Amino acid sequence: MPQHTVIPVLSEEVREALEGGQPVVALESTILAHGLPRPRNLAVGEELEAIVRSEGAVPATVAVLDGVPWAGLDKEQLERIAGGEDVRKFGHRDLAPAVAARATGATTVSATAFLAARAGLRVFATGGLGGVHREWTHTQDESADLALLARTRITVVCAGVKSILDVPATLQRLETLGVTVLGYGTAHFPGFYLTSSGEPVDWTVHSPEQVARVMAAQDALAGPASALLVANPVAEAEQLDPALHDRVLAQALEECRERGITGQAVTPFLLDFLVGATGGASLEANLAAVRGNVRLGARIAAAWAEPGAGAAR
Ligand code: PSU
Ligand code: MN
Repeated sequence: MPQHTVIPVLSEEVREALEGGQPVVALESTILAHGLPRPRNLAVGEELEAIVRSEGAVPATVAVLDGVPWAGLDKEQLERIAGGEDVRKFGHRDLAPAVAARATGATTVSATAFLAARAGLRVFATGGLGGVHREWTHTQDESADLALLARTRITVVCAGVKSILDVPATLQRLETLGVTVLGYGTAHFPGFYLTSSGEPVDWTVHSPEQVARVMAAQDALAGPASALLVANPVAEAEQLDPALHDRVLAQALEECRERGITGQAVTPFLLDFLVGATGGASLEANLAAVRGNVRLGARIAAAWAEPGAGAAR
């Protein structure tokens, strides 16, 4: 017999903020544990939380520690996620066995969005979403992020989907799944390391208040729960050189194929290969994108926390 419902345990700070109607931003931990090189990842985790605070919101980094899902980590918990060799990568389908086995792991976009929504959080900021991989016809590799976001009411600020993916196919899947995509200050879908993927978006917004109005309209329409993607491009001055990007990405995909890397290991491998092959430039572009998303996420959370948020004005 189940004894209690496992929902994420909230840090005191996150609990108080939610109770008081203060803005809270969920942050994922896979980018820290598996998407960034150590030891820089810990500094980045701390920096992202500081950005959220500087905008007057509370950060809720999500991870699973000894089988307990958390929203809001203390310093020691964040250090464990950033430092441990034995920190696994959990998508939402991994949560039940992880809880049962008291395992420790970082949460991907799918697991973070799921847990954050369960905890009552509405805004989540990350780097680039997972999506349809370029080898999809052979591997059927499509990130679980997409299907989970198609049934979870949460606003996700991202720099598009990772450019290692098949971006047009991913956009098509998002359309099929009924996930709303807003370009933030752009009519083009961002390209993660690149300001633009070259693909158009149907809707453009220009302020956090406008995003909050779309969120309020989602609730008013009361349709099937689905996410709202706010696609926020990295500044042109901070993007990876597009020619370098295309050249090294081709090498990365080739290497991945030759080594027979599959499943959850594909994304971390490609990201890490790009860091090496660009002499660290892809890392800087990735970080610039994430910082911008986290800042915007905090501003959207603040607009959403305003009394009467989403009212036309
Ligand atoms: N964005 C980044 N770096 C990352 C990720 C996103 O800038 O490491 C992670 C996210 O956690 C995302 C995951 O959910 O990559 C996708 O992995 P997969 O393709 O195996 O679903
Ligand atoms: Mn995958």
